[in-house]
Amino acid sequence: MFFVERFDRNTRGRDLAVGDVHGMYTVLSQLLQASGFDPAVDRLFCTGDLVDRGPESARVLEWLDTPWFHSVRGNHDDFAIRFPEGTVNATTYLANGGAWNLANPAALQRRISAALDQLPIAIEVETAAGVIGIIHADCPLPSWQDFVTRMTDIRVADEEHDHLANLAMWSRARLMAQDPSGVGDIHAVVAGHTPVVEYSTLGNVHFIDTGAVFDGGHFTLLDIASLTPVVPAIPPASQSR
Ligand SMILES: [Mn+2]
Repeated sequence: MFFVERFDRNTRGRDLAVGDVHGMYTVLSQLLQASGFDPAVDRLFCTGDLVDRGPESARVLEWLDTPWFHSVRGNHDDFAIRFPEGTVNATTYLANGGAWNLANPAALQRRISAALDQLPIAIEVETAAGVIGIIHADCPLPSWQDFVTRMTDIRVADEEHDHLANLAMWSRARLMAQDPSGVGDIHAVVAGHTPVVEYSTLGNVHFIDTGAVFDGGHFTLLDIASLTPVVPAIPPASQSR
């Protein structure tokens, strides 16, 4: 498993973050366009869950090949990674929106698995204000630095690596508890996974999954250098399916 990917400061353009895509690539493209996203110099970081539920999950391979698009691994990406290994129950997968992949030939399922397996559990991006951490669900330890150190320490048992990775992909504890304590040793953390009605923060943790795949939901783009949501210059015609 690939744990942490680091990115240097973007000195030429903007760095934006977006929540869970869930196969809503056309809607996301329209929002980027309306927000003046410049693929030549800007970068888009995603909290993962690139697939399942939405109509265009099959486009994930094309997006993973897009040079300005970088994502962490979500629990739905993890389903697609593990499915060819036989460690995902097909009924569970179907109930979680995996029909598109269950219908794929085995060779394509393996290609999708291998491509998504390149996604790290966490991303660190340097900005003028400090380092921003991006994770699917939550940072499972009070200190980001401790989390990264334990995840990358080969002396730590595989079981603990898996445990931390699973919490990073699945935990809803901070939002459930409305825990304002934040994450130490990092400027800010950007997380998705649990849909919020509007972009919100708890301490220095920014929740940006505004449920684009669900009725009444939408995508939020967050400028990670200023930690402010991007207001599209041209409102997208429709943000729902
Ligand atoms: Mn998720």
